[in-house]
Amino acid sequence: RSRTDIPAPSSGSSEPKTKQTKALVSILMGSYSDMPVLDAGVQILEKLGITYETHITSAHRTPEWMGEYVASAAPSGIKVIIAAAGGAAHLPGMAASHTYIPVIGVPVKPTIGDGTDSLLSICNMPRGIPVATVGINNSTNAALLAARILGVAEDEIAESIRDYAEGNRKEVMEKEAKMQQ
Ligand code: RP5
Repeated sequence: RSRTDIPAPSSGSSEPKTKQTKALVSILMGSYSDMPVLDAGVQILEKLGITYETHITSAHRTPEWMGEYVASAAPSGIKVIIAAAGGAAHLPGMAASHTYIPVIGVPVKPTIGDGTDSLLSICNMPRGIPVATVGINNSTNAALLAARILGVAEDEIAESIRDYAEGNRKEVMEKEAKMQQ
């Protein structure tokens, strides 16, 4: 699945917020069974108008394809990789060993166990090959972290992140106001 052609959300007008059409973020998963966990992150990227593509690149079942794809990601314009995997969750770490762009790992809760195995597999990387690791099943934060990385150099993305945070702030304050009524 590729979503490089998604329209950016408008900010009250019909003008897209960004003219970017090539994918900036690549979302990788060890198995299609990880996709439901990644949907929340996909929604964040769409909300922020960040272009992305999604791929199944198993570190175990398709190691050659995984390495080949990840090595080609940066030359094709990808700036950040989000990689999700569960159980013996080697994908984020193996992906990070095939590229120099930032890799954010999303530990997926397997059908057996609470996901701690995935979390530790992803965050306990050997020195020299970093993987930024978010909480178990937390693809929302993976997408927001990817956005923050991109936002350092892209003012429009930084602005979208501020709008998103302001929306969250308003939502909480509205709930607080209701609670105090
Ligand atoms: C990992 O094994 C995947 O990331 C997935 O979370 C887990 C189970 O995969 P399936 O057996 O559901 O394909 O590689």
